[in-house]
Amino acid sequence: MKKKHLIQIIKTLCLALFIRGLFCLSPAWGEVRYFEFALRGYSDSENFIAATSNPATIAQVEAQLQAPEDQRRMHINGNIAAGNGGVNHCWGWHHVTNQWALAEMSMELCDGRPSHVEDDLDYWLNTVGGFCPWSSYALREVGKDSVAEGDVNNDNAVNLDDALVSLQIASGLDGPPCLSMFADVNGDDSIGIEEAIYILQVFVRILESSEP
Ligand SMILES: [Ca+2]
Ligand SMILES: [Ca+2]
Repeated sequence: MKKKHLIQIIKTLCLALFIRGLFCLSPAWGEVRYFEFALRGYSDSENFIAATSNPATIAQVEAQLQAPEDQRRMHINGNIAAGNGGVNHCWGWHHVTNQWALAEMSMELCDGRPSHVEDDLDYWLNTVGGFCPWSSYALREVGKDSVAEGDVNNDNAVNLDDALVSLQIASGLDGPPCLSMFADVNGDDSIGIEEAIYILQVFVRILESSEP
């Protein structure tokens, strides 16, 4: 075979692979979804939330969530960055969206607890750069249709405290140090009367459903 023909074949093959990569291998990344993780053997004060729109990661987490809690053996592993990223409770760090996945094994360097990361942010962010708590497991998906909506003060419950905090913020007083990612229930980028009304409605529904 002449060299010229070989080059042409390779070029055609590369083009075919490139097109296949574009149309077949690119994942159909969709909306960002949020998952809460817990640490086995620790209280929910160590829980944290990570966001992803990576279909492969979402599939991993969904598979874990289908199993009973004590059988969810995969832990999170990925890059972290400063701040709560608007999603991660009140922690001063967060797993970077789409830069994490679930793993069965990770190196010891990035193992620890969320509170360890919080207590030594500089080391974790600038030396380790990632976080892979071995004892973490996928607890639940959090979203607009979950109980989290209206939980303005980030304590995993929707009650009068949240309505009070909303009114506090509406009247110009300081709110809690960090707001829940689902605090803004009407999507106007502020917390106020609308949230208070919504929370009171939710609270009434919860009360009614708990009546005998
Ligand atoms: Ca709350
Ligand atoms: Ca609002």
